[in-house]
Amino acid sequence: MRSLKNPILTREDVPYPVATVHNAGVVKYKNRYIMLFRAHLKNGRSIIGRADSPDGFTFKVLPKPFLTPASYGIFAEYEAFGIEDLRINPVEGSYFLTYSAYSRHGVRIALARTDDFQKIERIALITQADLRNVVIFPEKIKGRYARLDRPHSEISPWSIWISYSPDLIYWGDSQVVIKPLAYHWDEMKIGPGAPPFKTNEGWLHIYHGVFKTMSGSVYRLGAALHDLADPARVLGVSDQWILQPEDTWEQTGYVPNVVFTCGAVPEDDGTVKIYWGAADTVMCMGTAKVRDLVSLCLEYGRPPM
Ligand code: BMA
Repeated sequence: MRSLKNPILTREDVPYPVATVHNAGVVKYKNRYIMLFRAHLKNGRSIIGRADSPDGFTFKVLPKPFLTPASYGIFAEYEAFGIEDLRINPVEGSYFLTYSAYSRHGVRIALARTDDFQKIERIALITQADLRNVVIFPEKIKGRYARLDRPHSEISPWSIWISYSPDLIYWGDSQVVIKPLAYHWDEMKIGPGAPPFKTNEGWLHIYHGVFKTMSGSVYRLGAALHDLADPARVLGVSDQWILQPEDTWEQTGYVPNVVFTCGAVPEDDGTVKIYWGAADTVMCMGTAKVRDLVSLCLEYGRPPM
């Protein structure tokens, strides 16, 4: 169910000049919701801002940006064109930030860590070029960290892959786990969305899928369920999308017909707050019952591959 307060955050709410507010990672931290949103500057490059909320609906933007491209060293080289689509991955009591780093060398994913949302430590660039949408599972599985990501490919529709790591820095043992389905709402390309969270039935993962039309691409959201003990095993992928652009601010804006998620917050009452960027211009949110999303995956599924 969409919030009646949508859009919940726009550029008008930002106390420094930005053109958009979208594709935010969100987490509950010490009874507050922290949103780290992407904002285009007026040169077309992106930075990350921070907004806080007591209830998950009403956010107040902090006076200064949270993260801007690094100014020296290896990160400066790879973040020169901007930083985008940050996910906040809660792992073992810390928050690991994964974001797209753009430069003349292409796009890759940077990993940073914060424990308090004040001090941020950049750790490593954890992919080579042409790979995006990295989300990390919240705990080690069979002794290893696990992540979902989405490499680019010329010969296959862009698909969701899993990889493993002993230390969050070095990743491998990769395999594809979900592919776009031909003549389906996600047929053109898919990518991980919000960091997966645990349910009794499996890891619930909200992803994005794209369909190409005669007047451009439509970005929608779908749900997938991964086995708790072996997340490479996909228990179900919902045949139906769970969200599509319908409100005016989802259908028109910087990039029309886009809903794109980087964050979802599971609550103790069995609901999940899902946050999405609308038309790459504003932030929106809505609430779903976790049970409903799980049953869409298990009872109304389509083949993962
Ligand atoms: C994707 C990413 C997202 C963006 C989406 C729609 O490829 O660049 O950041 O929201 O396109 O423009």
